[in-house]
Amino acid sequence: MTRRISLTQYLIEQQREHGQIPQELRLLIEVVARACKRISISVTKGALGEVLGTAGSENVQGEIQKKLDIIANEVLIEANEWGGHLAAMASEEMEGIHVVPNRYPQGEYLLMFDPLDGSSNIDVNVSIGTIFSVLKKAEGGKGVSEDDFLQPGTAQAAAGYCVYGPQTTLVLTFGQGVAMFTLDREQGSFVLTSEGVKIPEDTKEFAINMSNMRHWDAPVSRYIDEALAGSTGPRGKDFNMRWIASMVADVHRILTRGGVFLYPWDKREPNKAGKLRLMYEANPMAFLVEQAGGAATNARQRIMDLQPTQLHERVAVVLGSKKEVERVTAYHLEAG
Ligand code: AHM
Ligand code: MG
Repeated sequence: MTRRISLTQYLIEQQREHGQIPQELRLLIEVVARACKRISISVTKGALGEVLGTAGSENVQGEIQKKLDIIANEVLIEANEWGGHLAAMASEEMEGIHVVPNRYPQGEYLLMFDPLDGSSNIDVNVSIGTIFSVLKKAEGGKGVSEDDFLQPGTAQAAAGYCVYGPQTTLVLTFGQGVAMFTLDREQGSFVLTSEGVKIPEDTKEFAINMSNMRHWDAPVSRYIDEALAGSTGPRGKDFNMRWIASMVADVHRILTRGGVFLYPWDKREPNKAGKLRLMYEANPMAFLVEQAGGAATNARQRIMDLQPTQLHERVAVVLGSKKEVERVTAYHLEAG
């Protein structure tokens, strides 16, 4: 059984034993966790907290913002800007970066987040989550700009998500494996409930939005057709399908019992990108999945190797059980 220690104790132990987590980074993660706790409370209140429904505004990607998208964004900014460990933040819900105001000390870290992922599930009481990624600002240079954020996923100092489902679970990596913490609502603290998380190499479960089938690229159709052919088809086994439409919840299932998740590029998009955002959705999830022994590609290349050119850049995503991700990727490379 996993030792039932608090997130604080876990972080301090990691800092002492592995020297992997500098003090500033530890404090930053504690603050992110505290913000997630507050978001969890708002999510749980639902209609009683008057937090459901739309806010009547659009974000930079032209998507209608839900009240909870905005609340979660504000909670994360307010919680993080005064601590002295950050230089700036970037979010799915803000067009530009949020530089830490100069009334506060400036730190060296950069925090990116999707404050509430799976927005279409907010009002229907289905799991949603917060995704975050931490980078370090390059040394030297005055001030901080959007360019400081444009680092590949391999440069992430930490990444994680918090899923607001039947339980609120925080999942973290610093590049030394993946740990999960369940929120103990009575104590008000995150408690370690799983360490050394591993995704099985093989799986019989895939996740994709099948309603987009007519728009798919041939290698995606090939992969799904073969899976659907079941035990008498080329894969020789029956597959199950799940699609929660909250990446956080789909990735959480994959970290828990394996599976493969695809949000591929499809023919509606001229520039070969997918729907999901590279910097604060794909990269942090890719980091977690790789740290759990899985793989993550854009159907051709490792996601974490991609050099971002824009803060809100989109990317195709294939992640999860290693052998399945390799298969999907190979089908794309074979097709040229
Ligand atoms: P969001 O950040 O606006 O919530 O969009 C991202 C979500 C992912 O969580 C999920 O995998 C995907 O969009 C679902 O998309 P679709 O509605 O096309 O199935
Ligand atoms: Mg999102």
